[in-house]
Amino acid sequence: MPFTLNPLPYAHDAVAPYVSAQTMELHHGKHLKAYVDKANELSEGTGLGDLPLEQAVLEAHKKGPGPLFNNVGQIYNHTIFWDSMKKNGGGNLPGTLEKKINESFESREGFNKKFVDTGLAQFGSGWVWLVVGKDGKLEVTKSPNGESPLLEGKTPLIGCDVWEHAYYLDYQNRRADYLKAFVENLINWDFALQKFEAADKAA
Ligand code: MN3
Repeated sequence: MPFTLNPLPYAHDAVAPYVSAQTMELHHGKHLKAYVDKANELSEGTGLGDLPLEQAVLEAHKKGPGPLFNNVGQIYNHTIFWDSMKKNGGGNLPGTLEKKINESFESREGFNKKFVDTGLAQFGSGWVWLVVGKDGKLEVTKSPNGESPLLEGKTPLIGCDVWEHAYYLDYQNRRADYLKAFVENLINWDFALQKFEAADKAA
């Protein structure tokens, strides 16, 4: 089986109460598992699952829109999403990132507002991202369904799932409250820094 359902990087209740254990169990064990199973079924014999995940996303996208890309894209997006959160997240930014955030969004509050507003502006299912843009500046972007900034040659540092399955049990229709909890209490800035430094080195 080429694509695999990797375990969550923490316990199911690690990010509660902001995202409950029940949401995490269903989200990882049912939703993501379904994407992995479907991607394996649709990519059988193509070798796609043997590629590094980011490359598999780009190759699936070249084959055109449809279920293969959607499912492979969602495996990648959720991998970023789990790593984008941690217990006692939010909090102080590592120095390098604090400087970049202030340069790009004027302040931490400016970033928080932009992230929440962009997540609210994604009509229907999709994602909100903090990315390194092509000019090296940080940007907040959104994408529908299984798409991601990879398709535009941008590196995601943080990704947040705004499909209803990500928050409905805990927040019902209050997507804004979920996004606020994500930026204030969940973001894993150490992960964002790792991704930023890797992107910086590659540039
Ligand atoms: Mn999801």
